[in-house]
Amino acid sequence: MLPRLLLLAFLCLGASLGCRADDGYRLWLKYDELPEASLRKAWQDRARGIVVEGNATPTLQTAAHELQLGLQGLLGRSVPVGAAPGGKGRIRLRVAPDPTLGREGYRISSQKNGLEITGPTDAAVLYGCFALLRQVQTGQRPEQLSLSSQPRIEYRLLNHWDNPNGTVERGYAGSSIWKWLELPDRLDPRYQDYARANASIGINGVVLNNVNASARYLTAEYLQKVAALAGVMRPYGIRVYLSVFWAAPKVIGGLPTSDPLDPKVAQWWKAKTDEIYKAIPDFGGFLVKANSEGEPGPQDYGRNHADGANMLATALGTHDGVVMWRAFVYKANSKGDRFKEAFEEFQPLDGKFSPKVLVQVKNGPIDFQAREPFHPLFGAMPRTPLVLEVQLTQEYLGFATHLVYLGPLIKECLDADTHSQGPGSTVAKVVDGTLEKHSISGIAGVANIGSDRNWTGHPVGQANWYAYGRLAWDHTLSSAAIAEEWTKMTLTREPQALASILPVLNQSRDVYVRYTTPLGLHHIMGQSIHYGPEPWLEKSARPDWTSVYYHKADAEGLGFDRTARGSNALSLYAPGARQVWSNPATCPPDYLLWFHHVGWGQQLSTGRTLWDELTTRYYTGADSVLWMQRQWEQARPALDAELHADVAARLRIQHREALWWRDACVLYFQTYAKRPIPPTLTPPTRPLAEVKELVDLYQLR
Ligand code: GCW
Repeated sequence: MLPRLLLLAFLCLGASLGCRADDGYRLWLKYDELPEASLRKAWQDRARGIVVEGNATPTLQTAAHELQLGLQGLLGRSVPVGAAPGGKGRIRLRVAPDPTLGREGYRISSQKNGLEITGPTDAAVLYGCFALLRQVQTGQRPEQLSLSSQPRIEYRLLNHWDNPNGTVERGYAGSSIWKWLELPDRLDPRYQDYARANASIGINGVVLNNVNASARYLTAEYLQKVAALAGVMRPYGIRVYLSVFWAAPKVIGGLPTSDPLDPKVAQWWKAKTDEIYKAIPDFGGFLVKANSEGEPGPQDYGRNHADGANMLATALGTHDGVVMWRAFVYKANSKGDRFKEAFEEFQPLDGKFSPKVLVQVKNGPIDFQAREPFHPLFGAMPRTPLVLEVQLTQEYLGFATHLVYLGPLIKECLDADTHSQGPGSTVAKVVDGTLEKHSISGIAGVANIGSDRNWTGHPVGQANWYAYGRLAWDHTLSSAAIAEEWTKMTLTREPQALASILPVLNQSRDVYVRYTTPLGLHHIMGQSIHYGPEPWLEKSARPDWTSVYYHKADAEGLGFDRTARGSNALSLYAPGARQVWSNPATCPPDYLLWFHHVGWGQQLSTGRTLWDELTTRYYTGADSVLWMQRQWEQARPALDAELHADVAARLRIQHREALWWRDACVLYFQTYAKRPIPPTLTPPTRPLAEVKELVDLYQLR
């Protein structure tokens, strides 16, 4: 009896001291009471209650409820929601036409009697409510508050690579959050929390299933399940989409073909689409991976991507939906340079797609590497709206073990200048439709979300979900500003701790590049698993799944010659963009080996030879993880103990694995370079053979 009582006493004490362990479930929507009394008071005076004006749609009610939930937590007192116009200190929510705000933009203004949040649609007001909460959470003061913002991109989607059996392709945070066996009868409360988190950063669409799609999602049984999820998402302004399996007419439709130009196939898709819209009137549309990595597609019938996409667009008819057709393709028997293949297949189709089609392009030409040049299709298909696809799940970026904040990676791509219409033709302007004057625009993030209690496995993975949403809304935000926002909302606002944590976030991606793929190396990771180093990989099912295909190390030097003397992939870029990379003497070191085969003894712009620079980067990269550990340690007093320990432990693994990458790559490339490790660095103590064994261990071969 006594031990139980003692435990109870401890628990009560713990609760009263507010030292509840932070399991990360609440993401950036923490809403713990503001510690500063004066700040609390200032907001309390302006937030005595919430008033919903006009027709209280489900989304407006949700907006009011979310605002109430947040404010009550942050201000430590009740904030009632009332329908009637109230007195002093009220926050009024109102849908009001405003041509300057687009469809989803909001305005927050201070009024004599409190605050007002307006927008042309109820979803806009919902975004305004979350924006107001962000102000409070990040410690802003309410006096003279005046804010307005509207999204620059229309379709802001998460893509889930989730399978019907609950697995997640390239997912590192547990299993899928969608419980297909329970749907539609049981709605996991997590669905709503997921919707809330997305709405808080402006995400307005969710592709529920993997692009390597199962036809099952299109069956009547599954559409009921999808409809149930759509019902949870709807009040949060989020529409659901499905990835479709191209051969569905054959597999579930009983037709002998899936040829897009066969009238029966077109009719099948039309009827299926009508059936979907009957169940889900605000269904968003289809995402398609076709004729890629073994998936079926229109080319199986001698048709092209436009034939396939346009047939689906016709099936959508007057329904308010779109087709997002992926350009992630590379030929089954590649003899050339994989870098060029998507371009060669898609660029000639520019102008051939119907107006409801967007072509979805990964940020880089290979595959979500830690650093890639922007995809050459951006700027090269001016008559087609292009969706930018980025990966939040860290397939090639250390899974959920390595701390890598992806804001800088996404931003680097958005800010890249395609020069397609002269200087300043950034990828961001291509994607948001302003450069080429498209009326629709989209962006997609491959989700890093799973059933782990903290959603993303690595606690800092949450920052990648957050940063993606914020950049999808406004690509002009800086990644550092977003990191600061996220940290303040999620971890701490204590200035010293911020000063320790923020440099870690902001530099983490560069650190990762240094100890894995410095100077423009790419695709030298463990086969299939895409984890750990395997630069020696020379045999695989296809040459472009090996490492040697990409690094091309030999006695002379290292790197893939993509100039006119080599694969000439550089010619796919507009002259202005190409020029920066064409000359090895002026090519920024970060991109050097993407485009050039450089001699080991060649002096680089950094003043070192290629070999010395390469080894130095591997060493400084690995050492920087120790710096990350020290910085993290300094922030400890301000952080939740459980969360701090979790990240600290992951940083220890990260350092061990950074050394693994360093030793593997330095020792392996040394067999070609035949040069000593520079005298300032301590040579690895283990032989290459020992390091190679680690890969076998990880891959369970
Ligand atoms: O990066 C590769 C992944 C595949 C993925 C594919 C794609 C969904 O290794 O797992 O399949 O890209 O983007 O289609």
